[in-house]
This record gives sequence, structure tokens and C-alpha cells, in this order.
Amino acid sequence: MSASSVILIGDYSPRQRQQLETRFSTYSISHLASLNDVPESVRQTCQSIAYHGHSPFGPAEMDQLPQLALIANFGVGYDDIDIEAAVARGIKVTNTPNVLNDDVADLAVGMLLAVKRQLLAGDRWVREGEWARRGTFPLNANANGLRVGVLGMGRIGREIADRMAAFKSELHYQSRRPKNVPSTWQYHSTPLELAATVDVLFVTVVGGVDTRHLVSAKVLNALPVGAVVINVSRGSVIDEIALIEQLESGRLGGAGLDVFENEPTVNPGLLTLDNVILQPHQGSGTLQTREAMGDLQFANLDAFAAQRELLTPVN
Ligand code: 8YV
Repeated sequence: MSASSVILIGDYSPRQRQQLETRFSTYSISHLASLNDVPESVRQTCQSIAYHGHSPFGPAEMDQLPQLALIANFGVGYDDIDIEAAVARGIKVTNTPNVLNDDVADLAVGMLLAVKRQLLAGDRWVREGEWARRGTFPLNANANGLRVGVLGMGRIGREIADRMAAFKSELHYQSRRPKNVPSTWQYHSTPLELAATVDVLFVTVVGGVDTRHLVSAKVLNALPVGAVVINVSRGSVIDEIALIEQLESGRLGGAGLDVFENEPTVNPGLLTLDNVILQPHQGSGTLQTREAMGDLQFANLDAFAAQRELLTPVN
């Protein structure tokens, strides 16, 4: 079987790159590059792309690859990819779900602990000699026994909820319909209803046009004074300006953010807040999980090239 031609877009580990280059005829570009940087002969024949991008991949890009039949996305979120345009062109799209659920959930809970127990300030208190100079670190807030809301009870939301159940939380959630979860977990039909009943809001819904600013100023205002917002989904899901206003005023108690509206440029208003922990979209960023994501992306490319069933299609 002649090696299929695959354009690699974005970063890959040495192992992933070797795996791809051994199995396929590849051409690589960075996630910042344009398809115009790919030779015309490659663009005209390429049937698959391995996509680890961070910018929109829509009709203009798809039409530069007239033979394109598969976009194998590196990541569970595929909101950069115009699925309608792909369907209209008969292009299949795959993603890499499940293998990253635990790491993303771990980071979400870790950010809650960091905000509630002031872990970053505590570290500075020790390192900067404040403990010796000023004595006992200021008392902070507990992270157990809280009313916890999960916006989007998908695979990652469920992992977060399971973790927070171990923190003796009263669990609430919102999704399109009630899910098969413990009977004590309370379902809410709207984000507004959920926000009004919880002290912590974990945001885990998928990104994209349908969820843009789902956590609106109105929803943020429905949260009780002192509530904490944790976002591990997409920056687009929260009205970031409204969030900053409520954090600056102190109406909200804090936030843990791994995603932002304009990554990697973060709104300066977030950088000066000491009741916020900021992370560089590293929810799935462990060696183990990124390798597992790469393996799943490769398995989809390999299945397509061998005309077998795709493992994790999204359309
Ligand atoms: C990023 C994520 O995809 O899986 C997702 O949707 O948000 C992350 O894993 C990141 O681009 C992976 O490098």
C-alpha cells in the first residue's frame, strides 16, 4: 500500500512524529503557518491532515486541499474546525476524547484548591520570608462541603463531579437533559438556575458558537457573593469582561482559568487579580495524556488510510 499523504499541522512529540512519518508521506507546518506554505503538489493530493492547530480551519482552508477527506484533530474540542463546511465537502473529522478526562478534571479540582486554600499566596508567604516576619498565614476558605455546580455533565464534567463528591460536596449540574448520575445530584435545566444554587461553578461544556458567552454577565450575577468560577472548557464560554468586573469588585470570590477568550494573549485585567489562578491551557498537558491523544489521532489516520472504520468520528 503506497503511503498516504498527510499534512501535519502543529506540534508533535518525537515519538508521534516518527510514528506518523514512518506510516505516511508527511509534510509538516507549524500551527502558526498557512497552507500556502505547503507545496502545491502536496496540497492537490493530500487526503488527510493531522490537525493540532489553534486557529479556525474552515471553507477557505478546506478548499485549498481539494482531495481532503479526513481531518484528524489532536484534542477533544474541535471548535476551530467548521464541521458544517466539512460535512458539505464530505470531509470526516475525528477527535481525541476520553484519554484526557482525568487530567483535565484533576487540573480543575487543583485550581479550586489553589483558589480556596490560597496555595500560590501561601507558597510566596514561605519563600519571601513573610512567615518569619509576619507570622501565621491569613486564614482562608475550605474546599469541602460546598455546593458545587458542573456546567456540562459530559465525560470531563462527570470526572470533576466524581472528584468533588469525595470532597463531601452537594452536587448540582446543568446539561441539555438529565444524565444517569447519582440520584442525589440535582439537575438544573438552565445555566442561570444552576448558578443561583452553587458556591463553585465548574465550566466544562464544549466550545463553539453555540456556547459562546453561555456564562453571561447575567449568569455570573446569579452566583452568590463569594462564589468561585473554574473554567477548563473554552475561553469563549464565559463573558470574560463581565468575569473580570465581578472579580475586581470582589462580588465573586475567585476564579481558576485554564482557557481564555484570546489565547495565548490574556486580558491584562486578569493578570493583576490576586483571587485568580491562571494556567496556560494545560488541562491535558501531561506527557502521558498528550502521547495517548497522539496515539488516538494516529489510529484514526491509520484506520482511514486502511479504509477501516474511524475510531472517534465527530461527523
Ligand atoms: C488542546 C484541549 O486540544 O483537547 C482539547 O480540546 O483543549 C487541549 O487538549 C490542546 O490543543 C492539546 O494540545
